[in-house]
Amino acid sequence: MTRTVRIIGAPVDYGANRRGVDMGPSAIRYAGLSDQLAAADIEPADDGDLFVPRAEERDPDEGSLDHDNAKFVDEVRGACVRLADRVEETLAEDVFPLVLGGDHSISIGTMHGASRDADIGVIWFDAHADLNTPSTSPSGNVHGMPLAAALGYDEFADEDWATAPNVRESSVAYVGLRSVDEREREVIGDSDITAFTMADIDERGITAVVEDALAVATDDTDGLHVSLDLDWLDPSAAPGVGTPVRGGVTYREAHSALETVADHDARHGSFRSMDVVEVNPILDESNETASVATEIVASAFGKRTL
Ligand code: EXY
Ligand code: MN
Ligand code: MN
Ligand code: MN
Repeated sequence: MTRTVRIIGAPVDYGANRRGVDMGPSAIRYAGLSDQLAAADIEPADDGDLFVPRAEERDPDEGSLDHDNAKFVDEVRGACVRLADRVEETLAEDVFPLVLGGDHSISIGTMHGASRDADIGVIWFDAHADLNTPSTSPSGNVHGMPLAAALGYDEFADEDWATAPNVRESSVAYVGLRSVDEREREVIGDSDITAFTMADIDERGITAVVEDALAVATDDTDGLHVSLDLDWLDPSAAPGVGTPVRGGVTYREAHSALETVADHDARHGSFRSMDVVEVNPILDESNETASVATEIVASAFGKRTL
């Protein structure tokens, strides 16, 4: 089935502590995203970038949440509300939204928009759990909070823009965790979230782990959202990220994982939205990380050698 994909750029760096990730959408396009999608038999329509005000004009501490430990939260909210509307409109047209970050805070908007009309399952490919809230975050950076926001934890419970309308803990699966804060570990343990760490991948292999994650995220849901944080990969394969963590998946494992998503989609029609985040061209080596991102996305849409 030929699929129509809409590329939506979200040049947001308000959620991260490093400038430069706002250039991610340009870097990913420049690295050849359209050609890679064409190789997967997809003709993309590029929506351009969402409007995001420049960080230089903003004060990080001027926020309206109950808690002040969420830097630039009003700016993140503004971008996420615009993004959520665009994702919702895109899905309503039967088009697949492919969102280019930007830091991981933008996933709050993607998941909100994607779950307005559907129960969605989520696979979170990331080194980090992104399950902090303003009251637990060690950094105050909202890119460490998007899953907590979508699930309506703590201060996010009263924030309609943040809490995703239809995402349940039991439909969320992590793949590749290796940097989890103490409080996040407790929250995961008390929750119905499924978490596969790098140790699970070492023991069982990437394909078996992703198949299990797919089973979790597609059980009794209307569709699958894939959130791909480039720091999921080992820094040797993806150096251009703001929060690198040693011991991540290899280039080959990353492809294999997303090919497994594509195979599942070919059988079940599950794959419905995706975001690709945390590419930071300033920290990158010759746009390598953006380039890897485009190749992995092509694998997710079914690109094969033969
Ligand atoms: N857990 C740390 C924090 O909340 O500050 C680090 C989060 C990094 C988040 C990156 C994007 O995935
Ligand atoms: Mn992340
Ligand atoms: Mn991460
Ligand atoms: Mn629970």
